[in-house]
Amino acid sequence: MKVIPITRFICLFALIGFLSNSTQASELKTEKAILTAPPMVPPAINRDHSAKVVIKLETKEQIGSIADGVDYVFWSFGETVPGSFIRVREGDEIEFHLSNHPSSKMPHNIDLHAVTGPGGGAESSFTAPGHTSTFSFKALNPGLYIYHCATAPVGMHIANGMYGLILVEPEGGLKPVDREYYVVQGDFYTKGEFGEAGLQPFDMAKAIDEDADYVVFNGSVGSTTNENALTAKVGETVRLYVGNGGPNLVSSFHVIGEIFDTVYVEGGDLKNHNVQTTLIPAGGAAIVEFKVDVPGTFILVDHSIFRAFNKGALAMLKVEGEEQEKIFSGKQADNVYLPEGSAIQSLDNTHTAVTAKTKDEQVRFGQRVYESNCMACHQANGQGIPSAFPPLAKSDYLNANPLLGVDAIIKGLSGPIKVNNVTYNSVMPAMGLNDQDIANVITFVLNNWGNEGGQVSTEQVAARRK
Ligand code: HEC
Ligand SMILES: [Cu+2]
Repeated sequence: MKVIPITRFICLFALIGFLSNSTQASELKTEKAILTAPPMVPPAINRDHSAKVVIKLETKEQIGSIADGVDYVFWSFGETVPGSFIRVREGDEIEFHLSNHPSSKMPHNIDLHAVTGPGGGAESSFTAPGHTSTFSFKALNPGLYIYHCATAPVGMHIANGMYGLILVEPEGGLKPVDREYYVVQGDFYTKGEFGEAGLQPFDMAKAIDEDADYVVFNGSVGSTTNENALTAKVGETVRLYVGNGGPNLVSSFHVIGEIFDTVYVEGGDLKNHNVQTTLIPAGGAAIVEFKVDVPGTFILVDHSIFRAFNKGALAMLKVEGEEQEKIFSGKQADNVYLPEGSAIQSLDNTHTAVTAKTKDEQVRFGQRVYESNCMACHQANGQGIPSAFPPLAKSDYLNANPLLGVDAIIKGLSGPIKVNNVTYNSVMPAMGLNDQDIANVITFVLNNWGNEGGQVSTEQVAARRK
C-alpha cells in the first residue's frame, strides 16, 4: 500500500465521503460480471488482484418445456434453469442488483451460499415484482456455491427452478482445462405423472413427500442430450461444475464410462482422485475433472438409477476423435453361449387372457402381448437388431409359415435360421404364454410392419402344442 501524508489522507477521505456517502474508499477497479446460460461457463478470471464486480440478475416466471409435450411454469434467475452462472474471484467485492420482472406474480430474493452475512443476502435482496434491490458482499471463501431463491414458501421457489451456481475462484486461479461446463440437477413435482402431457402445475403434496415426478439436469428431460450434448475431443481435459438445486434429493453423480481424475469434494478445497460417483447434496456442488481418453457418448446420470432412466436425470457428453484400442477395444466378439446341459429357458407368464372375438381385437390384444414380451428383443417396430435378433417386420420366415412363429414362442428357437437372406444363429427362449396370447401376438405381427396379413386361432396354437 502507498503511504499517503496524513493531511492529504484526511482531505481525500472527506472528499470521497462527501462524493459517495460511504465511509471507506474502495480502491478496486469496477467491472461488469459476464453471466452465462447453462451449460456454458464464463471465461476464467485472469486478474491477479481483486475487483469490484457488478452483477445484474433478473428473476422471471415463464412457461417452458420440462419434457416432450409437457409444460411447466418455471421461476428462474436469468430466464434459465439453472440460472446464470456467476464467476468471481476470492477477495472481489460484489455489487449485486436483483431485478424482479414486472410480469412476476411473486416477490423473489437470492441466498448465495458464497455470501458471509445474514440469509446469504436473502433479506437484503427481497424484491417485489417490478423492483430492483441492491446489496454488496465480499467473496471471502473460494469454492463452488449454489445460489437460490429463499422467499416463502422457500421449497416452492426452489422446486420451480430458482437456483444456480456461483464460482469463487481461488486467488491463484484454477488450473486451465480445455472445456468447462455447467450442469445442475433438480427434482420437480407435477400434478400429472412423468410424461403426462399439457401444462402441469406444481404439486405441493408430492414435494412434501419427496415423491419426484422428474429428476433432471439443466431444467428438463433431454436438455443436454443428442444435438444438445456437451462435446469434447479425445485427449482434452474436461471440468464440470455440477450443482444440485434439490429441493429434496441428493445426487449420486456419475459419468458412465469415465472416472473422475479429480473431484473438488463438495465444491471446496479438498481434492479426491480416481472417483467413480460423487455425492452432491441438495444445496451443494462439486467440481469434477477428467481427461477424455476415448471417443464415444458418455452419459451423465444420477446413479440412483431409476431417476436416470425413468425420471430424466440423464445428460450426454459426446467425445470425438480417434479410437484408442489399447484403452478400450469395443466389442471384439459375440458368440452364442450354451453351456453343456443348458436347455432353452422358459419365461413363465401364465396370466389369464381376455378372449378376443374379432381379428381386430386379436390385433389389439396381441399388441399388448408384443410390447411386454417380444419388444425387448425384436424392437418397437419389429425391426430386430442386426446379428442378434431377426426382424419380424417383412419377415419372409414368418410369412411363409406363421405356425413356425407359433412354434418359436411355444418351444423356443435356436440354431441357424434364415430371415430375409440373413442368417441368425442365436437363441429365443420359450415364452410361457397361453394359447390365446400366442394366437393374438402372431396375428398382431402378421398384420403390421409390412407383413402379409393373416390370422392364427387359439385352436391352431393348441394343435401345435401337441
Ligand atoms: C430374448 C429375446 C427374444 C424374445 C423375448 C423373443 N424373441 Fe423371437 N427370436 C429371438 C431370436 C434370437 C430369434 C432367432 C433364433 C435363432 O437364431 O434360431 C427369434 C426368432 C423369432 C421368429 C422367427 C424369425 C423371424 O424373424 O421371423 C419369430 C416369428 C419370433 N422370434 C417371434 C417372437 C415373438 C412373437 C415374441 C414374443 C411373444 C418373441 N419372438 C420374443 C429372440 C427373442
Ligand atoms: Cu423466488
